[in-house]
Amino acid sequence: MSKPLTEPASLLPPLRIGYESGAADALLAGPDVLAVIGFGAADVPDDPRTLRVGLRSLREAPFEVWRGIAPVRSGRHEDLRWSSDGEHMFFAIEVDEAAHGGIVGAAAHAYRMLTAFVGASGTPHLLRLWNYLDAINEGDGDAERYRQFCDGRAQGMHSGAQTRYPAATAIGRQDDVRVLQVYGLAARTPGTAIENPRQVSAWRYPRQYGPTAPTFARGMRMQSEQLLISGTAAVVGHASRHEDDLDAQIGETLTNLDSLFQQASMPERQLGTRSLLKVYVRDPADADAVEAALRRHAPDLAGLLLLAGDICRRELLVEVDGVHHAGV
Ligand code: 3EB
Repeated sequence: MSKPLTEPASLLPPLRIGYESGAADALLAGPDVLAVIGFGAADVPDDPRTLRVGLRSLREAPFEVWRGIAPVRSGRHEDLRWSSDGEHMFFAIEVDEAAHGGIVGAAAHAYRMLTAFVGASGTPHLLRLWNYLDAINEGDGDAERYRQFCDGRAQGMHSGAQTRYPAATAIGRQDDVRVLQVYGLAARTPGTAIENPRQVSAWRYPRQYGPTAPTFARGMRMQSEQLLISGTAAVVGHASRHEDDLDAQIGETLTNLDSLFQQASMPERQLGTRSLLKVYVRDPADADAVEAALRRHAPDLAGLLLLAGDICRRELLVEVDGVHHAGV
């Protein structure tokens, strides 16, 4: 008789992510606070647990706050900063493109640093990454900055199994600051990567989208039953849909989210009181329409952050990411 390889795992208490207003200093005073992320003009004190993302918030600008499940330690390692509660790690790195010969070198550096640091830590499983860079659609064809970013990211990522990628977002800032910003979540306990049956896995995108396919999973289910939702847009198969049609792109994005929830076996399949979303719109003039459509679909959302950002394919007008808690 052999013993089962794994005991039935009991659920971990969840990482608590919320959008909170107030002064960052006061938020940082909490002993369980892992991260306070500000947007646009937000005032963010210098602390290893903070980051100010240069995306303009199109509504009031709350902070994205992560609270851990045990007291938090934090520190710096070269140009990376981090915090950890023993189970979860927040990390952030900002890389000046010029100092690394451009966006390819900056992305390779960021990913070399963060994969080495996370991999050697007590929280070695990379679950989720957010990537923000200026002028993401600048340059034509394979010279486009997003494609160059994908190239550097793949160079810097530890070559592991080709399908064990974290969930991710990659969005363009509109601030003329050539600094790559990457932040993310790693954990002691591995997650389960989720792909979307309506979409070709990003790492299998055909050559037409660039020489180096994007390296991310569509979602990551944490052991605590939270679903980390990657940037999701009107992509079906590998193709963008509904060029120049904002409403149709939103509808397709919501259908993609439904499909992802189903694939992730989320007991509650609806966006709602347990969902927190970030919505990126290329044209700030679309903000009202996008918000109205989302609130119609999910009137009781726990939180919605509306940000001005460029989506990595020029024809896409809107993208959504977020976190959803399965609950009990
Ligand atoms: C897409 O479906 C839209 O390069 O990290 C979404 C999420 C997208 C993450 C990334 C890109 C990324 O391909 C774009």
